[in-house]
Amino acid sequence: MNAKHLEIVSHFAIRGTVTDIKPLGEGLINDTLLVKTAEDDAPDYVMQRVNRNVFPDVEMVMRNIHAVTTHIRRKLEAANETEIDRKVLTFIPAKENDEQLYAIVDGEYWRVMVFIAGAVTKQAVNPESSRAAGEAFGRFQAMLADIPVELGETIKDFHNMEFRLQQLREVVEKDPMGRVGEEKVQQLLAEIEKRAEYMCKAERMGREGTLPKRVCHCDTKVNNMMFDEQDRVLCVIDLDTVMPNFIFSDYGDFLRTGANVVAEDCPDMDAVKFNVEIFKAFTKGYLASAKSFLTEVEIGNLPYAVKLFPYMQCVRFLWDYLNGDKYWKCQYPDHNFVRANNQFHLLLSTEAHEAEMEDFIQKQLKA
Ligand code: GN1
Ligand code: MG
Repeated sequence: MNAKHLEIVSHFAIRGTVTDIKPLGEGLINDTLLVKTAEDDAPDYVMQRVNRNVFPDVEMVMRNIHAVTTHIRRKLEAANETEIDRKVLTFIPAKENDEQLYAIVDGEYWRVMVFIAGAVTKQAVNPESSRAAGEAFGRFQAMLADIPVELGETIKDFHNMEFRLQQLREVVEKDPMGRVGEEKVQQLLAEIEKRAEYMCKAERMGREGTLPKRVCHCDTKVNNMMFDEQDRVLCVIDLDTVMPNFIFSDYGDFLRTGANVVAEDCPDMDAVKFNVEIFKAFTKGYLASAKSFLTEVEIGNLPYAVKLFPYMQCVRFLWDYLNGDKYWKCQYPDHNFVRANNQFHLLLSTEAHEAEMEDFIQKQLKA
């Protein structure tokens, strides 16, 4: 166990005696550690260093998280739910200030939350757990619909497609790594530009006032959800990006990961496929809990959302590749290009299923 980590955890008002601290999970952005404690009646904890290049305003992130977790906790209490501590994250205040859910140690921002015992995250889902996930994300949005505070935008323009394209075009212009000339990059850029105007339609509808923003999770990857031993969804984790957005974010980003039959960095492009059964199950669950507040425009554009997120992630990974791999951790030199290309192939597969998706959603609405 690292002495530095032990010192960091000592800044938080945790219970129990720390016996071990070791790496946890596979997040690409924040550094995450598991803090084990000796006593049976003390929980274990998750300790995270917040990546300030990604989240410049940690204060705002933690204010949002505090508002969201307390609001959800109240809703669960009002609904007489059992095991509430497993259904919403509990953050531990700093010893020096019990209203502050983070501590600054050597200029780095850290936070600690209770580890939910017996819960697991998944890298892949089957139709049954997808349906449950869809219902859970719909419920998450529904529970937060009446949150009494206005949440901050923790990453400005995070899922703004116009902005992501502009970022890509800027790095293409500057070409800091000399990678723009690669033929594979040129091919992908051409495919991206072909679809650029269409993919920005959410931003246009937002400006015209036909598409609302609601409180969304904005990082609904499959592995950002905890399941219990019976495969039931317990809660949604990784709350840094909870902010107002188009609902497409949560719906589309889950399917981007959950319905891809391979991982987002699988280098075998022929293996990348969109699994329609996962789409159907997730959509069914999502509509069951979200139909009551979604508008016709939102529902009508769900197939667009399915395509938007692989596209956006392709643009973002390619941007990072051209910019020198500063955002996502890479295991090999063109890891980010492989990720971008994988997402493009996923997009192709979603495009091939468009009519089927539209048909399915219409049937759901009539059911
Ligand atoms: C990041 O933090 P993590 O690994 O759950 C990213 C998402 C991307 C994802 C791609 C704040 O998510 O937007 O979809 O990587 N989060 C941020 O793997 O940029
Ligand atoms: Mg995560």
